[in-house]
Amino acid sequence: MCYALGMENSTSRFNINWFPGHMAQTLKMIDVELKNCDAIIYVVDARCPQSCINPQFDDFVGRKPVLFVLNKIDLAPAGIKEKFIKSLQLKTPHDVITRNSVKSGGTQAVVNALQKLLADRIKAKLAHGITKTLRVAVIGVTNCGKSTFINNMTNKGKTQTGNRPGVTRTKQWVSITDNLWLLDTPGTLWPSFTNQQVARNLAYVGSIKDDILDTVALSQSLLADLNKLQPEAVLSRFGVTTFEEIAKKRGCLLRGGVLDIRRAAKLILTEYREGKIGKFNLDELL
Ligand SMILES: Nc1nc2c(ncn2[C@@H]2O[C@H](COP(=O)(O)OP(=O)(O)OP(=O)(O)O)[C@@H](O)[C@H]2O)c(=O)[nH]1
Ligand SMILES: [Mg+2]
Repeated sequence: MCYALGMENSTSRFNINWFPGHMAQTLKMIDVELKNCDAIIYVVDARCPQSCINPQFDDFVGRKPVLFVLNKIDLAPAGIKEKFIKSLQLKTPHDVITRNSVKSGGTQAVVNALQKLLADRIKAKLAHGITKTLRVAVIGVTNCGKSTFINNMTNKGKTQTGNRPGVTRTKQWVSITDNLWLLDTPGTLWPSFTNQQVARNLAYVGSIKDDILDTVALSQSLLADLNKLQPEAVLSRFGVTTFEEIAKKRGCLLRGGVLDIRRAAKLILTEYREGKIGKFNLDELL
């Protein structure tokens, strides 16, 4: 495993990198599997879609048409799709849709978007008398909801999911219909984050293992960033805005009235991740 964590300076900012060996293996596996795929479904977390764009995938997206899925749209602010589309520099065929994968329905919209994106390819195959089964690789950073997205398309729990990064460890082909197969892949990050705000955003949304992070520093950093984006949302949720005030207000105290900063940190991170504090576009911090 390769990671580094250390205090950058005294302002509670810290240095995050997480690229365990299985992620490098996953990149090799995707490279091989893509040869037999018609397209890519690139799942990103709608709370920070630009931060989820993995430089390690650049070569992949150049080779096949890409359907970007802004997943967890239920936790994201309005207008995020339009902002993400503006940020895209891609010249090859692609489209963007939004998705709430924990809610039923909407499967047909994904199938329609794929068919539209691959219309020429499908037409060419049919002209040669080939009824083509579409094979599509689903890729994205850890914990963005790839496996949940696939399960939601099948209405069956065919892939393993979980609210922590690194749940999927091996590739898995899943049949959605007779004519559509999706490849679930393990989430992948990149060897080092040159932009630490990207790393922080991914850590805030739970794409980087909490175990390798200083969760108190992470939570304090998150709170500072949420206060920068929408102080009124923080105030409305907690009635106060600083870490210490929130800890006190929520009764995070040890014996003798000492603040239980670990409990307060967990509380703030959990409430943010569950969408209880509000809907923020973390990409605005980049
Ligand atoms: N609110 C919300 N939660 C979601 C959505 N999609 C997935 N989740 C949750 O996000 C967490 C991660 O989902 P997974 O499907 O395991 O994510 P993954 O991308 O496959 O993760 P790895 O396999 O670790 O890379 C789970 O707790 C899901 O319930 C969504 O659209 N909205
Ligand atoms: Mg998974």
